[in-house]
Amino acid sequence: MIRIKNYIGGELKEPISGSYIDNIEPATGEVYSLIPDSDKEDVDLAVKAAQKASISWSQTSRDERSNILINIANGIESRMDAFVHAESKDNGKPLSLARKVDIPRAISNFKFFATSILHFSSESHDMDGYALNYTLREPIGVVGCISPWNLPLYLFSWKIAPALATGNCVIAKPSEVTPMTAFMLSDVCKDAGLPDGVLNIIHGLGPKVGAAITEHVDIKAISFTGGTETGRQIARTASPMFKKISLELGGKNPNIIFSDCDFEKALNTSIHSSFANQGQICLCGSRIFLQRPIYDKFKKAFIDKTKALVVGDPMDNKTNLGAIVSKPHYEKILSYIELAKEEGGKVISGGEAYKPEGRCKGGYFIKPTIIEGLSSSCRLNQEEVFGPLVCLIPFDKEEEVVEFANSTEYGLAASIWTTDLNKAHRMGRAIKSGIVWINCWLLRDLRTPFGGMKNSGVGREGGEEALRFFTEQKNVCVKV
Ligand code: TXE
Repeated sequence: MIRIKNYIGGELKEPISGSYIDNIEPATGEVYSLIPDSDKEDVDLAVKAAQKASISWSQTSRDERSNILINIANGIESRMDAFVHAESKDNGKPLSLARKVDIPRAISNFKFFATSILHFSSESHDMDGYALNYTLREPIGVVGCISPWNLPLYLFSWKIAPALATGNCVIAKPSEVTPMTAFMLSDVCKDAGLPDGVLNIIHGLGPKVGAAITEHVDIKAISFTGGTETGRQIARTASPMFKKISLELGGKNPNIIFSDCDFEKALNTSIHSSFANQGQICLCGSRIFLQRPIYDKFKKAFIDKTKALVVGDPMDNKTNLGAIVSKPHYEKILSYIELAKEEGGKVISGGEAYKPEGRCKGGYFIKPTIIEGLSSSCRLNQEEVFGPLVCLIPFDKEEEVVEFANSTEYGLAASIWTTDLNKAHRMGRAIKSGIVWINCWLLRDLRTPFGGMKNSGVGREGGEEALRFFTEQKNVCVKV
């Protein structure tokens, strides 16, 4: 059985405690590897290694850092099949999704920040010839990156790449639910010529390793993606220590479909935005608002397409929905289906677990589920479920759907479907979320600001936002 190891100071190390946690393949429910049950001592060791490495890494040229990040991207690319298989096995996502989205995007993250650092400029402010201000952007030093299980290497690299590109040393913690591809990245980094101690990867539980990273006095910034409650805990610890924090949290995203939409495009994309990655993407649209005149037509077509989706072994190329990431998460989703019924909702498709034959008979599968008959204010339509579960809600007027859409504590993303250009722009302004997609979903330009309003987060990632987050500004004022 594979024993995952921590990556500290350029070496693969056992956890100091010697303890390991089981790593379960969600498609089978069986233990297939062991994860270090690290704690504060491992984090302390990693911070020492990072501080040592920081002295020279912070002074390397942008070219040098860029080249190493490109080497990392190429290193992942050359091991594409191994990464794709590992991501699918660890997370339960279809192999085809890992091949099309997760691993290519992790490669793009490294390439994107390897090149954007070369073009990152600082400002100058001329005081009418009397003085000149220029702003330096310096690395922070040692920073912490904590990532979740839904898009494991994709989100891990989304944080690490800008942190390294800007000259920081990193203490990174992947989710204990999906540690494998982060472990594989350790080898890639060694081969890519990343100096020892620049990136340190510590595996283990959130309340132990995540908390130790958040509390560490020498880690000066925390970039986190995960649940809103965890984000709140991190903010509670890190804010009084005056750390920089970037929090990308949950969502309860509206997918708003007007009668004047391009019906086929709205329908087909809604299948993806509802059920891609088993609905476990923070950007998935779990509340589908349908304008009354198309409600019945859309509902029928949506049910037909949903029923045609294949749930099963993630390794099978025909599979559209693989396994839910873990038993606790599977049980949480099933409990929300029960809640929907208790609240008076009607299950119009799915609504139950699925037990495949053969290899995956012990896995955690749930049929893609559609509910209707619930108000926008009930718990199912207010709380983040993070699974293959959507609710259809009719609406009449534009103002009404804006109110429904904005009624949750979240504000991460929204999709709007209409062919009326003016309405599209009005909606783009009216919706309170960090991202609004018009006639599309998950179309990402890595230069754009990414993140949420309200309880969906603090700060933005992506493009220059990430490069700014991972640097300290210093203004130098020169009297002429
Ligand atoms: O996430 P956690 P969980 C949502 C989704 C899901 C819920 C909980 O609704 O049902 O969050 O998921 C680390 N200090 N999202 O419990 O716990 C943890 O080890 C520091 C949305 O899996 O937030 C992991 O590395 N770190 C989401 C990371 O935080 C801590 C993606 C995320 O785990 C910690 C995933 C602590 N006290 C879940 N406790 C999105 N927005 O993409 C845990 N961690």
